Amino acid sequence: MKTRITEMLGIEYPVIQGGMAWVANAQLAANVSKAGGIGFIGAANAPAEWVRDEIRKAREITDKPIGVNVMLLSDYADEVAQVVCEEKVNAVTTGAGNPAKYMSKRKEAGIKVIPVVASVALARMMERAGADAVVAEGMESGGHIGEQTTMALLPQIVDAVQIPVIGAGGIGDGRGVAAAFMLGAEAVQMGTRFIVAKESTVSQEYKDRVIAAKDIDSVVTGRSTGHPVRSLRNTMTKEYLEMEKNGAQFEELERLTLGALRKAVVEGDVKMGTVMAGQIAGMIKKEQTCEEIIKELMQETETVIKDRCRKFE
Ligand code: TUI
Repeated sequence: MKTRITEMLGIEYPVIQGGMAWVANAQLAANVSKAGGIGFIGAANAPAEWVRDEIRKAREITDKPIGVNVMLLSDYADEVAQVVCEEKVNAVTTGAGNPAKYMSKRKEAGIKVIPVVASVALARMMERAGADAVVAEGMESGGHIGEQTTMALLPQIVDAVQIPVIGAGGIGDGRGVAAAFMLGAEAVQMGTRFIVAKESTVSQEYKDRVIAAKDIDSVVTGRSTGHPVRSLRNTMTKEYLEMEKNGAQFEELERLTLGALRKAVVEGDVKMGTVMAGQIAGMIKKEQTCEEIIKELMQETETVIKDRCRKFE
């Protein structure tokens, strides 16, 4: 499958692994790239030197293209932006903000810049600022989210910009990939499906929670703080939502979630930790290697496109 995205990034399949905080390390990203997609190391709130080390580790695993996701709310965003230029990664995605101020430096370093956006306005602004593509991410995603669904957001962004658009949020199998293509996407970004990859180093408890999840098991916390986050329902989200309902202050809410993602990913505390995952968690049934995930995904995509199209002949 050839699209402007596969050509631009020099990859075999139009599949991008989301740069998930604490989850998307060198091991996961490199194995996605090795399997023909492109993996992104999630810089999240990590110091720049951690990011540099992970980029170098990934390069030892594969010589295929590799990316970094810069989380713009991070205290280290400036330093991380510097490191990705020095290490000359192939592509950078950004999340949770407006990356305009980093654009020119990355382009000079020959890095493809792909902001993750949750609105048409930001997509347009990013195109004007020189972005190579955008990820249109709907609120079905795990982690920090916008307000629009992928179904509504993706075609509106496709209509609004000329640069290629990558669909994200709620895509977990070949039917989702086919649907995103029908809406005008030229690649997809998936996060949740890769959490349970065999090469993913998250705690077994985290993987088991994703595999056990049903359709209605994710909730959104933090709407009152302006930073809504989707994660799987547990003791922490119950307490958090209760506190939000009672008008708790930002600092009080912060105390409940500070370090909570690490707690779930690293320590396996899926009761008080934040188990970020998207709405498609309910469709994930087993652990597979990155290669198995991508091969199966592409096979399903081809089958459903051919099957469904035949029905209209
Ligand atoms: O960034 C993500 N997903 C994330 S970041 C993250 S770490 C975090 N944890 C707690 C609170 C905040 C962050 C976990 N998951 N996805 C990309 C994304 N970006 N989704 C939505 C947006 C977004 C939202 C508003 C991008 C820009 C924006 O407006 C920016 C502006 O200034 O207009």
